Amino acid sequence: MDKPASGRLLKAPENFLDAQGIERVKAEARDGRRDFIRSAFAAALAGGGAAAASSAQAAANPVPPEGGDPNILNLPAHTTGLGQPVVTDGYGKPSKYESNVQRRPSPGLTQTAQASVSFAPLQSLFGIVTPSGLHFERHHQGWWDIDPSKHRLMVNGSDETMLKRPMVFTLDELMRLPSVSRFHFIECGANTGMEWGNVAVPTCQYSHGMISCSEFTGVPLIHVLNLCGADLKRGRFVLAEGADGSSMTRTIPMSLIESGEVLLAYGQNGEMLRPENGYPLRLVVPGVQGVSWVKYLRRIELGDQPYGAKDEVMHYIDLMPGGVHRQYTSLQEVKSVVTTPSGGQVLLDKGYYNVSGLAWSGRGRITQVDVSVDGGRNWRPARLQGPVMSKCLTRFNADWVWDGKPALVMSRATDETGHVQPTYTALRAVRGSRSIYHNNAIQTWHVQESGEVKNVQLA
Ligand SMILES: Nc1nc2c(c(=O)[nH]1)N[C@H]1C(S)=C(S)[C@@H](COP(=O)(O)O)O[C@H]1N2
Ligand SMILES: [Mo]
Repeated sequence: MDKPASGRLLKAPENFLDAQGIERVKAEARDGRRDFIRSAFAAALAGGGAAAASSAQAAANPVPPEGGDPNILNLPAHTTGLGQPVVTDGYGKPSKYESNVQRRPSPGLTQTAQASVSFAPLQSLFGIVTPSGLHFERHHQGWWDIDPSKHRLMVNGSDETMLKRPMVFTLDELMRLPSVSRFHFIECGANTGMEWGNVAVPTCQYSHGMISCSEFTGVPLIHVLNLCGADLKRGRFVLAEGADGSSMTRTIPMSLIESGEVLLAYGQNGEMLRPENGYPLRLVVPGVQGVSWVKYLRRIELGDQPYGAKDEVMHYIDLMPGGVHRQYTSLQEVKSVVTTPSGGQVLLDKGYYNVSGLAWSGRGRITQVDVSVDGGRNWRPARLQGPVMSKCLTRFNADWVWDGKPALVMSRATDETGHVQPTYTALRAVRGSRSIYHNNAIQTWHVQESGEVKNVQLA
């Protein structure tokens, strides 16, 4: 592994440090110890946990640097010199010190990089918005950078009576229509799918990183259907079709479209969609699994029954106990994950930590998140950070003073419809352990005495 697949190393935040802690942070800053710890951790991930543990101890008991008088001001160049000129090559980039924050494919997960996934680094993100360059990717047949001037959206009926005026739209035409901007999460139905049977991956990037959250801008699909003279009494289903080689087609029920929530989206986080995320046009279907958010959207057909496309009858079905399949299980149920502390991170010292994570539900708003640090024996409510929006990621935070003993950190979300995130035991009792999709079980992170955090499942 080239770089650690984990996030930031944890340490107590500056404003909670005692005198000794302040000395330690000063010493780290003077001799670049923090960088040393970061790179030591990279090596530890590749070769086992021992190095991480000893570097954690080194940080807890720093040796004062030799030579130099810490009382003499040594102003750094960035305080005394002239900075860089304005960025003239146009598009800004993150600091070079953040180059470790990347989306990553899971080695060996897929045979080709075209039909594959790259996971968002949830452990390194703040708030609820996923920077567009870190949005997870899922392609069935590779991504394209399609010329928007050549792209078209066709809207037709399954027969002539279903829709009075079939139309072909250019992107410019769509962008002249009244638009809305809304924050929503998109989660692949297979997110956390590797964990159905047992613990499979080390970090929350790999266990939960097939979710992202953006502000999407576009035209409500219902508006365009009305423009085309759709018969909404008979036309109760829409087929959405992508322009890539995967023949991605999905049925969307009119009940979702009528609410105005389903968007023909061209915008993502204030700019045009990224090519990987469907540029120049994708369907946004809030609360529904990612596969229905058809990218490179080229056609919408209105019909009177579900289409039974290949990605709804052969794939994206759940194998239940007793050999029965669940079909058309599109909704993403209530779910949450603690992103700090999470698998692959190291707590450098006992003391205060802000337990932080993300919660979401395809049914609406999150109303409560409870946090446990003792494997679910005791729970207490976390603080929900506003804004709390429907079918959107919600950030939660909870105070925790780590006593240095092993701990089992968990979060449990509840949504406005009263649905509560299940334990693995409860979920498997109903759904077995052979599904790929819709695993919304409570995640547990095991904080070890060394400070290392591991992915575990409780019986
Ligand atoms: N045209 C097209 N649309 C598609 C796909 C695809 O391969 N082709 N993949 C689907 C799946 S399975 C998911 S999870 C989401 C992923 O969206 P993202 O790559 O923007 O994260 O897009 C969906 N839409
Ligand atoms: Mo997906």
